[in-house]
Amino acid sequence: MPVVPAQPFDYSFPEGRLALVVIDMQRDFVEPGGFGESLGNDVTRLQAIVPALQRLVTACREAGVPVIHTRECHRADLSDLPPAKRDRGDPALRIGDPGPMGRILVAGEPGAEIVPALAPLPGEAVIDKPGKGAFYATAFADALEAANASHLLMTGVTTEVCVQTTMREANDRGYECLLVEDCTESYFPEFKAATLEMVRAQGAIVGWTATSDQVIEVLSP
Ligand code: TIU
Repeated sequence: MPVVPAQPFDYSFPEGRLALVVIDMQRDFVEPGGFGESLGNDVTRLQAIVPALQRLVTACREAGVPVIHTRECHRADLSDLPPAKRDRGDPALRIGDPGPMGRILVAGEPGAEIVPALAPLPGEAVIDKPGKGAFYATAFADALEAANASHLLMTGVTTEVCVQTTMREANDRGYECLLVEDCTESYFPEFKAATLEMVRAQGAIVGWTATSDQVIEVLSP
């Protein structure tokens, strides 16, 4: 079995059972004018992981590791957007409002698309999700089953919101998850650092962490 030198200890996975999960690498989170910036965040932090994630995605494709993408977005009629989500806080633009990249976090709008550098290939699963976690009200579980996955590489944004929520949900469902340190980012560096520490604490209570170099090293083409 391939072994990644990870924290808090080595991470191994059976050949053919690994999948790469890329969470919400959408223009709305990564580019100016979208949802992330409307919440008052500096989106340049998130842009910085695109090259490393692009390298990992390419390595996975070359190694035959299935790539599964998610997008946080809502139906045009917002029927899947509870008031508890729409009305939270005091953002400059609310979900569904028109912005420079179309309606904020609405499926089919330019802002909801995945950034071009990480565009899904034909045949790769793309899961639209109304929540922060990828399992709620989606076919994500079916996509993991179709990929025959038991072990998941977790990447994307933001570390402590959609990535961590999905990683915890996957852990509870029996998946062995590794969070790729330089392929995830938060608007808050201290939240990213805390998330990395908390998932691997207590003997990998939620999972492992490692760098993309450490992962790519063991992926055989
Ligand atoms: N994808 C995701 O993490 N959604 C968020 O709303 N994240 C924030 O950090 N706001």
